[in-house]
This record gives sequence, C-alpha cells and structure tokens, in this order.
Amino acid sequence: SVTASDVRLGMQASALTQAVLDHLHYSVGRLPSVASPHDYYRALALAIRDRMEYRWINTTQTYFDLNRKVACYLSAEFLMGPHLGNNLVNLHIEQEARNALATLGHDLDDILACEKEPGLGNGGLGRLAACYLDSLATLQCPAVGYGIRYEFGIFEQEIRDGWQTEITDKWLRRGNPWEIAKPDTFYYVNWGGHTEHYQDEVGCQRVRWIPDRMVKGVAYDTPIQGYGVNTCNTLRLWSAEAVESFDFQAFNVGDYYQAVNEKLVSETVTKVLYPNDEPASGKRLRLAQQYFFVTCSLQDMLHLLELAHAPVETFAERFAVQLNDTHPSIGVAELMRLLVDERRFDWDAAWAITVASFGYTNHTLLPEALETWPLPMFAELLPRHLEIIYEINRRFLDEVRTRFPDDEARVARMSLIGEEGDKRVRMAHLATVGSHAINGVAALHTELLQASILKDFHELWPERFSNKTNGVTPRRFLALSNPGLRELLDHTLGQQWLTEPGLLRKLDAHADKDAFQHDWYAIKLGNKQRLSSYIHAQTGIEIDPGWLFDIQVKRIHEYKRQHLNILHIVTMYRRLKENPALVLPPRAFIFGGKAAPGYFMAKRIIKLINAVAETINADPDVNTRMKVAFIPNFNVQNAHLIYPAADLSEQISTAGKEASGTGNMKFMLNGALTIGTLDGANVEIREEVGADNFFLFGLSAAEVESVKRTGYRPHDYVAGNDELRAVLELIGAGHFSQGDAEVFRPLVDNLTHDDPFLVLADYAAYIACQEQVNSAWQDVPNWTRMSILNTARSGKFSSDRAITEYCEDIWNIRPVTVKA
Ligand code: 26W
Repeated sequence: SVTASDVRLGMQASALTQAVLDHLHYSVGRLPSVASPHDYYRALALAIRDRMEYRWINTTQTYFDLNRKVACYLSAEFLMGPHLGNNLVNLHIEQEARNALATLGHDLDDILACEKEPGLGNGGLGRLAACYLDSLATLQCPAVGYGIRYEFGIFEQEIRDGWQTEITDKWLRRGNPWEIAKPDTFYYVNWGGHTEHYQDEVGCQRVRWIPDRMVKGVAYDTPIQGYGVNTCNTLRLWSAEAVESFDFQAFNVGDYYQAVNEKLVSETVTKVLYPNDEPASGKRLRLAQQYFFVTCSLQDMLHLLELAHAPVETFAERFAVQLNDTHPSIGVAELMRLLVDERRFDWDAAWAITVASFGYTNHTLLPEALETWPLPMFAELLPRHLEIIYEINRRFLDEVRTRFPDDEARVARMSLIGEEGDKRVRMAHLATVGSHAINGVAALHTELLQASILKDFHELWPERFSNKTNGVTPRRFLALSNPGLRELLDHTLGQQWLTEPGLLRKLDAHADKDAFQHDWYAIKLGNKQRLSSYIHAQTGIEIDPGWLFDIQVKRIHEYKRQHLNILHIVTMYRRLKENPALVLPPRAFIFGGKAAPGYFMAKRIIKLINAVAETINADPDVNTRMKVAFIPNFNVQNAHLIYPAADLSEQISTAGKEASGTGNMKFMLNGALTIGTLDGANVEIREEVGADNFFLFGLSAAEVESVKRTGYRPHDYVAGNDELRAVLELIGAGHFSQGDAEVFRPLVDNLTHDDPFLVLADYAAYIACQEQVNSAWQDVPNWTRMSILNTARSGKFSSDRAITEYCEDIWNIRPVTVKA
C-alpha cells in the first residue's frame, strides 16, 4: 500500500503511479479517462518535482548553514532542453516511471515528447550554460544559474517552400511545471534620469542617481538535480513586472489606461529572447535586458549576505560571479554602484571586491559579434553607470600609461571607450578590466584571444588568462538520448563511466572484438532507424538506415560553412549524372539549424539546401545513392535523436572562427567520426582520438590569416578548378530552382568575388577528404572500430572536467555533500 508520504517521495513504480493519479486529480483537474497525454505529462512532471523538493530545500540550507562560497553563473541564455527525461535519469527512476505509466496505459516516450522545451538560448553559449549547471550539481558544487525568464524563447522554425519562417515560441502557454514563482523575492530596477553630485554629512563627495523609470524583477526558480547525488541546485530566472506603486497608485480616472499601458511597457523587458547569434546590433532593449537581470542577481547576492549576517566586505569570499560572454558585463559597473553609491564603500575597496569576484569567459573572436554600445544610448538608459565606467577607465588608463610610457596608441586601443567613428562603450574591455580571470573556450581559441582582440590586456596581465576547453554532459547527451549505447556501456564498464568518463578509455580494449563491434553497429543502426522515422514524419523524405549518415547541425552561418557541404553534395550529384556507373557508397546528407531572422545569406543557404534536396531526392538517376534532408526546427529535443544516429560529424568552419564548438563533442561521444578543420575544440578532439581516426582537411588558422594578408582572390580557385566552376554555374544558373537564376545569385556572387570565409580555398581539400571518408566507410569493421575509439576517447569533453577546472583555477569552490 502507498502511504501519504510515498505519494510525494516514493521512488517505486507503485508510488509513482499513485502520485501521477494524485496530481492528475488535484493539480491538473482531470479524470484519468479523459486526460490527454499532455495532462499525464504535467502530472508526472509535478510528481517528479515533488521528489526533488526535499533535496532542493536541503541543498540551499546546507550551503547557507556552512557559509559556503557559491558560483553564480550569469548568463543571458540557458538552453535547458526538456527537463523531465533528464530528471528521471539523474534521480535513477526512469524504469520506475516507465512502469508506472505503463500501468496507466501510457508509454513514457510518448509522454516525454509532450514537453515543450524551454528554448531560452540561441545555440552553443546557452546550451553550454545548461551543461555546466548539470555538472555543478552532479559534482556537488554550490552554484546558482542567474538569467532571464523570457516569455518567448528562440523562435520555432518552419520550412515553407524551402524558406525558413519564424513562429513565436509560446513555451509557457500550457504552464511550466518545473518552475516555482517566488513573488516575495524581487528587486527594483531603475532606468534613465540623471545624477546629482553632493556632499554627505561627513563631507565626502557622493553621487545620487535620480532615475525616471522603474520595474520590478521577480524570481522564478527551477531545480537542477545532480546525477546520483542529493545536491539539487537552483536556476533563478528574473521576470519583469510593473511596479504597482509607481503606475497605479496615483492614477485618476483619465490616467487609468495610460497606467495599464505603462505596465505593458515594463513587462516588455523580458518578453523575448533576441534571436541573433553573432552580430551585436546595438538594440536598446537588449541592453535593458542585460542590466535588468544583472542588477537583480547582484542585489540577490547582497541580500543573501545580509541574511547570513556576513559583512559586505566578504562578498568575494562568498561569491564567484562568472560572466558568460559580455552580455552580463554591465555587472562590473553595477557592483561598483551598489558598493560605492549605496553602501558608501570607498572606490579602491569596492574595486578590489569587484575584481576578486568576477571572471569573464569569451565565446567569440568575430569582430561583428563583439558588443559595443553607442554612448548616447548608454547615457540615456544608464547615466550613472556611464560615469562609473569613465572613472574605471581613467584609473585603468593611468595604470597603462605607467606600465607603457609614451604609448598613446596602446592607450587608445585599450580604452573602455572606442573612438573610431561614433563613440562606444566596449563591453569586452569592461569585462576584462573588471575580472581577475579571463578565459577562452578551447586551446586554440584562447591562444588567438591572447594574440588578437585581448593582446594588449594579455601583455599587461598575463597571469589573469587561462584556457577552459568546453565540455558537454554525458547524462543528457548519452545516457538519456542514446539508451542503447548506455546499456552496452553499463554492461561493459559498469555505471561509473557516467561520472568518471575517463573510464570510457577501457573501450579501447574492445574496439577490435567482432562481437563487440557487432553490438556497437546494431545500436547505431537502431538509432539511425529512429532518426529516419522522425525525418520521414517531419519532411516526407525516406532515408535508408543502412546508408552513411553525414550530419551537420548547428546555427546557419557563413563561417560554419554549410555551403561548403553543399558544394560537395552538388559535386557528387554531377559526378553521378555524368557517370552513372560510378561506385559511390550511398549517403544521407542531413542538415539542421536556425538562421537569424535578419541574416540574408544564412536564409539563402537554407533555401539552397532545400532546393538541392528536392532536386536530388526526386531524381532516380541519383536518389539510390544520395539523399538530402533538412530537419526543421533543430532544438535540444530533436538533438536527442540526431547525435546518436550520426556516422559522420561535419565540423568544417573556417579555421580560427569557431571558438570551440560543442556539437562536435556530442557527436564524438556518440561514436561519430569527424570530418573537420583545425578549428576550436576540433584540434583537441583530434589529439584525443588520434589523427588516424579523424578526417582532417583545410587551411590552418595561421594559413587563413596569411592568405587574407597576401590578398585572397577566390576567382583564381574558380579559374583553376573545372569541377568547382561547373558546380557554381549549375547553382547560379537555376538548376536547383526551376530555372530561377536570381535566387542563388547572391550566394554564388559572394563566393566568387568576396568569399570572406575561404570556402573556395578549402573546396578541393574537402572533396579529397570526403573521398577518404568513402573508402573508409566501405570497410565496416574498421569504421566500427574507429567509431568505438571516438566514444572511448571522448572523456576529456565531459563538462565535469571543464567545471572542475573552473572550480579549481577561477572560482576557488569545493564540493559539499548534501545529506539525505
Ligand atoms: C549580441 C548577440 C550575440 C548573441 C550570442 C552575440 C554572440 C553570441 C554568442 C557568443 C554566440 C555563441 O553562442 N558562441 C558560441 O559559444 C559556444 C560555447 O562556448 C562555442 O562552442 C561556439 O564555438 C561559439 O560560437
């Protein structure tokens, strides 16, 4: 029999069955006989949340009681993906939940598919933050993720007539069982107005900020359950609300509607996630969002100190504040304001606390993605912060002049204010100057960071720089999404590999065994069947699971070079058309990814993929040996089906442009071989797996720079390669667009005349490398062996390794056991 406490806490299938029925009745308000699968999803989600609640409260209490230092991960994006499946894995109750639902006549997989994932991120940066939260909880590290509760996350992509269309992501429409609103945990956020300088009672010069607008930030908490531990950390997202006293108190009959209108304006702050992946466009609302979540988070930390009766002087001993890219970097000026203006700290003491607290992670070197804010806009929104930034800058540049006398060019380069053209605040400089630790996200990226955009800062403070190669969580990206492989690994290695991924190395010893290869191949084939059905359901395209699955999924961007992949596809298409007897192992070319809605070239690339797909898939001369599919709306949920089904992972960015990549690691973990350039973490992936087990091609980062320096002329490559010329002509002439010679003209023209990412320079090497892939694929045992070795040697790319490095080298945070 099931007791009252079992209904909330019991981990057996019988208790879960009762808990689901209980929630169906009391929380969802439905009779089991009429409840939809989504109703069952909500009931199960609430039942699982109940089972985390006790650990969650206990975890927070433990940190508080022990006065433990907490890592505060500030990120404008958290791309969490569906919670239910992950929580089942981390609580070890997947099988019990499956049995419970079976008793109720439902299949767990159908119920999991009902969850609408919180898509509160664009891509790599937001997903990295989510992997890091999983590892922090699993490693039992005191940590909070702070961010924004966007009402609308990343848009949903639909493909219409081959073009991307964007649909608003109404992820909260049916409620969110994972969050708990904390209406009493809120802070005020001010904007605009002016500042007043005055003398206080003891004759000190002080500044008052007289803002002219105000909103409230309210906390919404989501539990982050660690794997196999009692630790359950918090993701705290802030939501903007109108301040009642501000707009409703003083209203008269005539102003009532204006007051309602102001409420709407206040709440726009957290309405929507900006969908632009790279280019920083200088939108005022984006700066408002950044300040909004950063001030709420810092005020929250100060409040927690107060609750602990700890002096503000100890801030840096209690909190490590990590800036996930420059998006939260206004925090440097805000903490100074909170300390100097509101707590009356003297400047030097406040600055020492600030620098000791902050760390800054850089995620991109692309100049167009570096955030800078036009001075007039900044001054209008945050007048006091601009004064503080000027003062930080004045003192900082004095230090530069002392270290490097008579070098005004250097001073101008390092200034927090850029003076080329219109004056702008350089947020990467603010983040760097305000942090004791600065890091890149892969070895090559950190090297380039130190040699390019932060070169002067590296010369000034070499000891502040370090590398932290990214990682991904094996719980979500293997245990949850590849259950077949998980079972084989559990059986072969024991379950410890999930928290000690170094143990995967033991697979090396099995890589040559027939029986093991056979099992491995069968699991991969099953995963390919699963993806093939999904693709068929989504697109109508049929793909034979026995073919080579060649997959490129990531945001669509010229530097990621999806168009290089297409040039290869069209090359093979032409070869088959010209020579029907050609021996070519059959391949499925699979793509997925969103384009920023305003990114013209990226949207054309999507259209080109779909146009080529339509032509090839319908042509009986070629469609027995190649097919092309674009999976719409690439997100975490369908990523669970995609990575485990890959034979070949496409990581083909222009060397020096992809900071790290994390999809590359998810593919490797699931036994895909990589075809890639020496870019980002690919370099380290190749080092780990061995050069023989990696398909390398293309110019190195140094070669890319030297080609650019000496004057790159893409047209020379067209003139020197008949096949390339024919491929470009075929696309340009409208062969894939019913004779429309306009639609792909901008793409072809850009490649032949400008080609900023050296697609044509790497074309021949890429084609040659793909030929090596073809011959390798024909030796099934050897391919399977290499696939096994990829998983075996992927341990380094666990986010547990990355988080351990952050804890030791940057945050000075140690694990703490939370008792049951
Ligand atoms: C201002 C708009 C904007 C929004 C997001 C600019 C830049 C970004 C991100 C920094 C883009 C991003 O996601 N970068 C990716 O970060 C990953 C995690 O470190 C890396 O693996 C990817 O290589 C990098 O492109």
